[in-house]
Amino acid sequence: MTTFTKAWWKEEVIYQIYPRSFKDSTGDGIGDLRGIISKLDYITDLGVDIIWLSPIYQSPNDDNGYDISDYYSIHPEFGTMADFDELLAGLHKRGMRLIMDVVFNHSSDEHKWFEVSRSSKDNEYRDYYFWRKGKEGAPPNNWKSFFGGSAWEYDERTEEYYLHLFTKRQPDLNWENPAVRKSIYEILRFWLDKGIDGFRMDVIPLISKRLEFEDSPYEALNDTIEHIYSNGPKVHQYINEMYEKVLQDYDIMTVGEGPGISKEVGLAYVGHDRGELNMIFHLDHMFLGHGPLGKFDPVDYSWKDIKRLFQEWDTAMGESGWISIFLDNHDFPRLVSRFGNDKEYHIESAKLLALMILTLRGTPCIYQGSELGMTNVCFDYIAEYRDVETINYHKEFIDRGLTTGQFLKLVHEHGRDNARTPMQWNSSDHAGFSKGQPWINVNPNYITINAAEVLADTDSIFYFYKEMLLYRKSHKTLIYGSYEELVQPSENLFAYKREDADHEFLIIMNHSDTIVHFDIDVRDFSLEIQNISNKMSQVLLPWEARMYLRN
Ligand code: TEU
Repeated sequence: MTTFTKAWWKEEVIYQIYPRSFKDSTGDGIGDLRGIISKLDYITDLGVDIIWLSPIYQSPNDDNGYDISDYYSIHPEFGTMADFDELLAGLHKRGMRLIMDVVFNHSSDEHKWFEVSRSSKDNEYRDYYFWRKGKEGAPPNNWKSFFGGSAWEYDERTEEYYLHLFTKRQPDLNWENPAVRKSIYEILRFWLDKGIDGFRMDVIPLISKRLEFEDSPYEALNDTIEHIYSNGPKVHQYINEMYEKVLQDYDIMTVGEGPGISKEVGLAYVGHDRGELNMIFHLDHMFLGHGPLGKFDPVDYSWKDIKRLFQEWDTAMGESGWISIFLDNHDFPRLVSRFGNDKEYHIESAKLLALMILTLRGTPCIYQGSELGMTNVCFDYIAEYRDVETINYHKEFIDRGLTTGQFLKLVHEHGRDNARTPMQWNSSDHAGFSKGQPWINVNPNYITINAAEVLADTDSIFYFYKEMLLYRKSHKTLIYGSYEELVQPSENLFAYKREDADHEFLIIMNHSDTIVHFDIDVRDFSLEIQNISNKMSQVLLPWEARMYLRN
C-alpha cells in the first residue's frame, strides 16, 4: 500500500492552453486572453482544475513566445495586464488555478539584457549570456541546436560566438552569474505576488552548462541532450536556491519540463525532500521514435516501449517523487493521431487514451482540443507551416538531399504545428476560432470535429473526459493508490491495477485494431467505466477500455 504525502497538485488535473491557438476575441487571427475569458464556462464544464498557460509575455515570436523579450509585460497581441488579472480572477472565482510558463534557460535576443550584452565586451549584461571565441573561424565546439544547425552564432560586433541551444534568437542565459539568478527570482516573485498558483518551467534541466564546452561525443541529438546539455553540475544547486529564495514562500506547484531527465535522475528533481520541483514532464515516451537526427529522422517503436517506460518511471518515483502524465502538448503530434487510431477508431481510441491519462499514477495533463478529438493536420504546402523547428529542419533536410514532398510527409506525422492549429469551436468560418484569417490554417476536419458537435452528443469524447474527471475526483485510490502493471499474453493489451487499503481498480485496454481476449478474472469486480458498449466478458473490441472496481 502507499503512504503518499497528500497535495492538491497531485489530486488536480492540468489543462494546457496554447493561447495563440485557443480563441481570438479581436479578429486579428491570434488567440488572446479575452478569448480564453470568453471560454471559462466551457473549461469549467469540462471539469479540469489547473490551467497551464503557454507564454503570454512580450516576444518577437521567433519561437511563438518561448523567446521572451520582457518577462514583466503581456504581449499586446494577447491583451493587457488588466485582461490577465481578469482571467486569473475568473479562474479563481470558479475554483480553478493558473500556472504560468516561464522560460529561463534563454531569453529573446530582443531582451534588453542581450541587446546590451552584445553591444560590447565589458558591460553589466555581457555575462548574462555565454560568449566564447571561435576556433580557427569555426564555432567553439560541435554542439547542435535542438532546432537544427550549430548551437553557436557569431556576432560581428564583438567578434565572438554566443550559445543558443534553440534558435539563434534564443540566447542561453548564464545561471553561473548570480545577477542572472537574482533577476529571475525577482520575475518569479512578481508573478507569484499577483496570485498565480505556480509555474511550468521550460527546459529546466538545461540551465547548468558544462563550462568546459567540450565537443559532444554523441551522434544522436537526444544523447547529447541527455548527457551534455541536461543535468549539468550545478542544476540542483540552482533549482534548490530558487526554491529556498522564492518558491517555498508560496502554496504553489512547480512542474519542470525535462528533456534529458532519465528515470535514473528523476528523483533528484522531484523527491519530496529535495526542495526543488513538485513534479516533472519527463519526455522519455515523447522522444520515442526520434532517430539520431531527431524527430524528423524517425525510428520504429511500439506500445511495448510505452508500457515499459510508464512502469519504469512509476518504479523510479516510488513513494518519494511525482510526475505528470501526458501524451501530447504544443510540442508534439496530437495524441489520438500518434498513439490512437484517428481514422477507423477515432472516438474509441481518443476515449481509451483519456482513460489512460486519468488513471495512471501522476498528475494528468490534458492538452487543449484533446477533449474534442482534434487530430494531426496534413497541410499540402510547407508554406502553411509556422513552427521554427519545422522551417529550420526543412532547410537542413533539403540540403541533405531530401525533397520538400518527402519532408512534408515527416512533418505530417511528427511536426509541432499538428498541435498548434486553432481550436475547433464550431463549423463556421475558421472553426469559430477567429473572425479574421488565423495565424495558421485551421485543420480542414473542423467541419465535423468541433466543440459544438461534441457538446451536442452525450456519447462524445468531451463527455467521456468530463465523466472521468468527475470520477477521479471522488476516487482517491486513482490518485494515491499504488500502480502495478499486469503483463498480459497479448502485446495489444495494457492492464494495470491501482490499489490502496480501501479499493482496487483494474484498468484493461486494447490499444489495437483487433479483438483481444484477456484472462484476468473480473468476477469480483464491478464494471465502472467502459468506452464502448460490449457485453462480452473476456473479450475487448478494438480500442476498448474498461475500468473495474473491487470494493
Ligand atoms: O521544449 C523543449 C523541448 O524539449 C521541445 O522543444 C522538444 O524537445 C522538441 O520540440 C521536440 O522536437 C520547450 C518548449 O515546450 C518548446 O515549445 C520550445 O520551443 C523550447 O522549449 C524552447 O523554449
